[in-house]
Amino acid sequence: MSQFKRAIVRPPASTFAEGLTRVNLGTPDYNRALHQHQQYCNALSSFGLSLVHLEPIVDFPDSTFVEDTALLTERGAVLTHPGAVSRMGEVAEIEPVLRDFFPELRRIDPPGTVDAGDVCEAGDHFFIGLSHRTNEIGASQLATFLNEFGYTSSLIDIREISNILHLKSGIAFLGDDRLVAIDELAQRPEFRRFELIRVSPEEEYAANCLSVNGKVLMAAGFPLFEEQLDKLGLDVIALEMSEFQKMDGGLSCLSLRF
Ligand code: CIR
Repeated sequence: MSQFKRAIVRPPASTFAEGLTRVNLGTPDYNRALHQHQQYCNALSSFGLSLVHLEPIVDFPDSTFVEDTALLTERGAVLTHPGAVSRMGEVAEIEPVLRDFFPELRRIDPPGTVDAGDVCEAGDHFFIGLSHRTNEIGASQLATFLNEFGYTSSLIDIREISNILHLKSGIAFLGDDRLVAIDELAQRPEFRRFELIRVSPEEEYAANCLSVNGKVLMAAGFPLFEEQLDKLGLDVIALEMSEFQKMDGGLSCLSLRF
């Protein structure tokens, strides 16, 4: 599992509540979202990452979910072309920031679409979720770039799983061949080689956890899942994520780590 030095973050804008969501959990409280975002940043800083803080963008209510705009790997970076029309402009906002760190950026081109929340790194292999945001053309462009970087990849079709937005809403790679997965994904033959940590149906939101420099960040309020991680001896930090959950976003979406 790579060690990260930096993370790019963007706080929610005042228009945050106008973003896309499929869940019915009510309107997010903006000040609480800002506070939760600050706690998230504090956690990443405490793991030794230097943070690149970007300005909020009122024109893009979902722009705090920076992860979807690019895939960053140790061997190269790819700008995505998000599947939601209202989010496509976020890529031009992130591009100049990434140029400072990745002089050669590849790019997903329309009609290809990719949200990087659909891309799960598992060592030298990447799982690419085919979703209502990431289409076959985009996935195939991404697979070609990953291949050029010297990685392998495979597709996981999640279009029939209605309760998750992105592949990483349902799985997380924790290193050491450990994969967190919701029930619908745990059964997939592609994941047979992993030691699976299953997330119970009532705690599905917890599946989007994040392994960073030897720690695991998870959403607070999911005791069964937290107990499983504790039993494995993992160093777990639970963060309040309620306001981001209302907007269908999780822990991984809030940063671009590299
Ligand atoms: C959206 O629907 O695009 C945002 N409201 C949530 C994006 C979450 N991103 C992610 O899971 N990587």
